[in-house]
Amino acid sequence: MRQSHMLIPTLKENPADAEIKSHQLLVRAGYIRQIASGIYSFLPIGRRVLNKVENIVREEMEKIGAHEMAMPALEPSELWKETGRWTTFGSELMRIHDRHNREFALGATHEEVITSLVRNEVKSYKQLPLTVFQIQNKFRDEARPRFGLLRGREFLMKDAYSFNESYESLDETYEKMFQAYSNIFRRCGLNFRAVIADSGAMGGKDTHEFMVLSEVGEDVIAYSDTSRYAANIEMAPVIATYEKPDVAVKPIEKVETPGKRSMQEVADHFGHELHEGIKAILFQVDEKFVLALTRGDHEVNDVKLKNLFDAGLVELANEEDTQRLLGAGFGSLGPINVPEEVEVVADLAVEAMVNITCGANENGFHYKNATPGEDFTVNQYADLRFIKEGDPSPDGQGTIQFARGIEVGHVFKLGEFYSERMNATFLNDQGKAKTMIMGSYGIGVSRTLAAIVEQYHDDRGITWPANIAPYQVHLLSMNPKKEDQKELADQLYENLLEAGIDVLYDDRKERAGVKFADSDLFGIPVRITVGKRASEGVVEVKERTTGEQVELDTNELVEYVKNWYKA
Ligand code: 9G3
Repeated sequence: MRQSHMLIPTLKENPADAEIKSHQLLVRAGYIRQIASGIYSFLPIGRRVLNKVENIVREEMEKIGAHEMAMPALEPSELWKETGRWTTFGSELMRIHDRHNREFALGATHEEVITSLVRNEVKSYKQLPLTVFQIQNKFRDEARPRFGLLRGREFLMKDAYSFNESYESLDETYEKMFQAYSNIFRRCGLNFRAVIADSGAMGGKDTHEFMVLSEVGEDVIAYSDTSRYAANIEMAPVIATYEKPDVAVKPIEKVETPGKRSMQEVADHFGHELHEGIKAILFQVDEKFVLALTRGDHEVNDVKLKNLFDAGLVELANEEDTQRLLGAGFGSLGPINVPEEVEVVADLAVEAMVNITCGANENGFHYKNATPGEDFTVNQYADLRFIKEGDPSPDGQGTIQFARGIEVGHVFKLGEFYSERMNATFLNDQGKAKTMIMGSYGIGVSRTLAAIVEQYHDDRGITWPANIAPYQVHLLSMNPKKEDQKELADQLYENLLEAGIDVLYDDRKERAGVKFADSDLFGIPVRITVGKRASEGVVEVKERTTGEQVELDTNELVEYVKNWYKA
């Protein structure tokens, strides 16, 4: 393609609203342009890289027997009312009315649409398992769109849905999807982890998020430094064990601690470390109250507390309930003199503590030398704390590190959440009507593209992995006014095209400096420059990522480029 005919508007400066590298570079290099907050156009070279990512996704989906289709972006509200999601999703779901004043959702996701199609067309177990996918723009009215393509309001998603006759069959489909996702993100050159995630609002059970490790990621993941283990911070179990210190149990003592409230203030007052104190936090768990104890240097994980009680609601008790139930305010709470109605649970680390400090449930007083089992009762011990860096990895291999991650994929076992509400049934091999078992599998395609730029750039621009770049070669003629240079560059352009190489030809009447700067921004892996030595039939070839360059005879060029891409 000749640049003189193309729309690739580059910018010298970062746009004011672009805070992260992928947003800055995709705009500066002429890949995208914003039309409104969180809503972007993909310009021609942007569309080409999006196609590269889409095609990797498409190939891996088809390899596991998922078939591509296209669903409408206009979703009748009736379908969302069948599953109750018309109301559960608030202003994030974009809604419109047609000329008859009927309500529609702009497609945010398509569980209802695909289930309404399948329930009409699939009747027998012989038609299962069935997996379909689409690659289509989704609409979600994010409260705070930001970071360019990382959190947009209209974005490209691959969403796949599976329909299975049993949970075993769903497990098989889920495993195939899991492998396909690993292939996709590996082929995109991404450093990613499959993260054990909480099923959240999707009502399924197993679920994994595929996270690209990046400083600009919104999520924090706990991952092993030697294995592939990774989990959402709130999901990661703690397998650390604790040694009870071999010391004599001292008699408990009530001490006045005026104005000492935080764990650190109390520890300093008694002259001990944080981990020699107990942190007591009162929670409301559904209708009851629970006092959760952790070691002073640990944090209560409210998701683990919620799962322990299989509760719908877990939140901090307010000051009033705290005062009423324990007779003191935050900062003076403890497990001694706790009313029957308050259940005391403690993290496993507390069980091994001896002679520790805790609140006296009296403002301005603490106990020292309190020992669980001696001076207070714990109703149950459980893994209740957030995992920390340095903890052993739950898979027993290596140590936990924290990293920020960009969620680029999410696979869910949905079970019967949608098929039951929408009556999607099939006749099994006994002729009995059974509810279909579903899975749903998403990839943020435009978000993945941005994540690639986050991992592949330098201070001059993007450095695309070879199979993602918009073109294979960037051909520059340094001075098109010089006849010999222009002729040679035109000739090379034809030769490369004939050899089936994707070439972007910068034939513009621009200064060399402008051409080099734009070329560095675009990030095309191989650059060929026709310059001073054109008359000798010699050109310069430079690799964008490494900066390595060679001078080549033009008749070696096609061979060189072919080999470079084969390597
Ligand atoms: C909505 C809105 C936002 C949403 C959803 C629905 C997230 C919603 C979860 C999913 C689950 C899977 C199929 C592809 C893979 C992910 N944000 N989710 O359902 F109406 Cl406004 O989208 N869907």
